[in-house]
Amino acid sequence: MTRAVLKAHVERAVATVQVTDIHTHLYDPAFGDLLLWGIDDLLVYHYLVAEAFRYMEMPYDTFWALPKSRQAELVWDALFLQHSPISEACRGVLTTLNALGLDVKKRDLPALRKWFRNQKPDRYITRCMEAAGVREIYMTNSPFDDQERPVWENGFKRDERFKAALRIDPLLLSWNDASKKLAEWGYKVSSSLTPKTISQVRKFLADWSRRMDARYLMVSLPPDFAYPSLNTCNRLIEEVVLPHCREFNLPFALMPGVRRQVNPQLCLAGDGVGRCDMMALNELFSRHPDNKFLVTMLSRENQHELCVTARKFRNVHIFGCWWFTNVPALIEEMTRMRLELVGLSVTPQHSDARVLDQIIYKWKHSREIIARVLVEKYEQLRLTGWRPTREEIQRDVEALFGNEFKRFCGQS
Ligand code: HDL
Ligand code: ZN
Repeated sequence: MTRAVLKAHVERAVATVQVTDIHTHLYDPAFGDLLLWGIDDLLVYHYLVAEAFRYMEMPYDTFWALPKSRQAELVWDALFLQHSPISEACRGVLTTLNALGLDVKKRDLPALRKWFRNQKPDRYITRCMEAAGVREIYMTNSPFDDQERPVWENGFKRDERFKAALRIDPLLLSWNDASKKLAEWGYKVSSSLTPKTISQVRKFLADWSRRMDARYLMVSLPPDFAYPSLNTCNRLIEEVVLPHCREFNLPFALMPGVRRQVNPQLCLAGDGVGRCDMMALNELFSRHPDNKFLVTMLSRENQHELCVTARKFRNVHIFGCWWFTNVPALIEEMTRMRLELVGLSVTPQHSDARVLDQIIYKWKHSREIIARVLVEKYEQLRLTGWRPTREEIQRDVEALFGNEFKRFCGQS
């Protein structure tokens, strides 16, 4: 097997593997307008809004008061016309438009809008998933979202391509408000974590895990997350969430490192990043060997420690290059670090897409980088005299893009 043949095998396997996208903010079509798609939603993605504000003098509130189409035009002007769209989020818009067969060099926003107006949502979902090579999309589902909750309560026919993940940030990070909501919904909870309250919060998680057929529970955590600690968040994790996950055989997905609203005037774009204490997470994993933890961290500085932690705890599964690490420079660095330290028992990427069409660029960009790193790794094997077969390469690639995640979760 020559280097060229090996390279071709790896590139073809990565280019064609059908992806399980294990964390997004997309929705089953039954959720209607909650599923964002089209050129204006692509342009007002909070990544682009944050970048556009750097060129705009207007007060934040003036921008937020504008209709979405006008916001999109301001972003288009600032980031695509007045300056070349070099950033990853800008390039992503163009990659997606180009993959859909649209001519970006015309820079004709009205023509782009006209094309999207002619798309039909259901057919367009299939078109985007096929263009991205995505076979399953894991949503972010919150009972605390007032638009989303009634859709679940009324029931709907599931689109099997969309799986649910039960997101519980408000429960763990804003307990006082969340406990009031649970009481409104009929759970016999008080603000103090009495045995009765603990059992009722367990019932809340059980009800929603069943209602959604949730495949994992998820929470994002601040950089100063401490463990062990007697604070409410820790008690809820210890006494409610982890026992629930063991009972339902569900992983608990942790996303540490987000400092919410460092600039509140940017709204959804206003969150920042901070380095976490990895020893706190090591202690959590160590004390709960019967729980499974999916983990992605927001700070670049935590990435190496996370790989070492995954070597120590087989109940930890690393996933994705999350948010501010989802840029080529760090995707390459993190993927190489993970393959070299943890091998193939990781899930290198998730899209975190908020707008359906984004899965096209997020996966195209990441496949190219992951393929490049894999070619290097298999070539290094070839130079030792090892000969990976084409079937083994296919097996390994399918593991990285979803199968290892499913094996870890104990789900088919
Ligand atoms: O908390 C999260 O799941 C993050 O992904 C946030 O939703 C963030 O706003 C985001 O979209 N990052 O890509
Ligand atoms: Zn997310």
